[in-house]
Formats: sequence, C-alpha cells, structure tokens
Amino acid sequence: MPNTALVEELATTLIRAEDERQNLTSLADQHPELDEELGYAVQDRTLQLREARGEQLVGIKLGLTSKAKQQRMNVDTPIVGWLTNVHRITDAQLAANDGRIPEDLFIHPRVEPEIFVTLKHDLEGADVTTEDVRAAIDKVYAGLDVIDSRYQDFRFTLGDVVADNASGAGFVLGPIGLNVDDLDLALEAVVVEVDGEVVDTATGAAILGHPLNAIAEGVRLLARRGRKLEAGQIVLAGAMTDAVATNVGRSITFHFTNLGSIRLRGT
Ligand code: OOG
Repeated sequence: MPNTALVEELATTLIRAEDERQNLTSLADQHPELDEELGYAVQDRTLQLREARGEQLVGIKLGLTSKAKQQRMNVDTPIVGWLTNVHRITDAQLAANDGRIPEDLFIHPRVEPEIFVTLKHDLEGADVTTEDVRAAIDKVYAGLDVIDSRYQDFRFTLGDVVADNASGAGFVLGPIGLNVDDLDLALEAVVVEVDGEVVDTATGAAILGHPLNAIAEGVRLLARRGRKLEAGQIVLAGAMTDAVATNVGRSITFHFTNLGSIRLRGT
C-alpha cells in the first residue's frame, strides 16, 4: 500500500505548482520511493482533488509512446494521465486569444501533434486488443497536446512525470472527425511547421507502431489500477514528434494528411 501521507503531500504540492505556475525540482530526488506505482497513486489523488473542486473527467492522454519522445525525455515506458474539462482549449478560447494558447495559464508550455479519438463504447481490461479499440472508436481527430511539466526544464524521473499527470496541461481538438475505418492511421502523416518552416514530420506508425496500439496500451495501464475508459471520453494517443516550445512569436502549424490542420499564431 502506498504511503497515504506522502501521496497527499505530493499531490498537493503538484496541484499547487500547477495553480501557481511555479517550477518544482524533481520530487523523486527528495523521495526516492517515488516510482511509477507511487506516481500513479499521486496522479489519482490529484484527480480526486480536481473533481472535488468541480472539474469533470473527460478522458486520458498517453505520453512517451514514440521513440522520439522516450529518447528525448530519457524515460522508456509509455504513461497515462487524466484529462478534465478544464484541459480542453476550445476554438472560441483560441479565437479570443488571437489564435494563441493562453500562455498565462502555463509555466513553459510545449505543444505536440497527436492523433485523438473519441469513444462510443467503454474499453477495459489487461487483455484488450487493437481490434477492441477500433470497435470502440467513435471518431478520429488530429490533435494538439499542450504539455507543461511542473518540473524545472522538464527534468523528471518516471515516477515524477507520472505523478505530474504525464505533464498534461491542455489540448486542442482538430477540425475534422473521421471514421477509423476510413483512414490508415499508421500512414496518417503530420508535418510540423514553425514560422513557415518544416521542423519535423512523422506518421502514426511512430506511436508504438500504430496509434491503436498506443490506445490499447493506455487501457492496459488503466486496468492495472482497476480503471477503464468510458463511452464519450477522449483519448490522446501520444506525441508523434518531439514537442515544440510555444515561445511568444512562433506560429506553429500541424498539417495532417486527412485530418486537417491546427494552427497557433505567433505575435
Ligand atoms: C512527458 C509527456 C509526454 C507525449 O505525448 O509523449 C507526452 C513530457 O515530455 O513532458 O505527452
């Protein structure tokens, strides 16, 4: 059983860091027992604290599902984090902010191109298959995941980043929802442009070979904690490329093959 007092202390520390937009140093440095399992206990407690203040669970995000991200962050296992309604950045919010993500909500945000899916059926169990995932999908979208580690310079251990809700901070849903059977998701490509220059490209195969594999992995990670995905929820399948810092002044566009484009304006 995880140490309840420590879980409470770490959950409160992380929520406060997020609310006050202040950096922390690695919590695992001070608490070596902060491993993946304890990290998930902290993450679950932060979700309870969020729900207690009125936020509603809307889905999950996967993290570290691509080699690019695993190598960059020095963590070699996929992880999951919770998403609530406050993580959703709507088109209206973007428009009201001149097409930029509201930077004052974050510490040092970075954005990542992803495949998102919405679910029409529940998904659960350690033995879930990619075909089960396919059958549960309502629509597939392009997506932009805003990550904002609560740790200085995004420096963290696996336990740290799990406790910190997989650096989850926000997400923008792309413009077009398609049926999963009308796309080859392994071949769906993204071109990442910063100020009009191509800085990265990838296809869905970058995500554990196929985005549906990543989602199945997310369901398995939830099953270990006795949790499941529910119809109506959204799943962010994990970054296809390395993240892009959203420093003021940079126009960032993610162009997908069939799923449309998502653009953040610079100044
Ligand atoms: C961890 C979260 C990474 C992804 O999609 O790989 C992530 C981080 O890099 O801060 O969201």
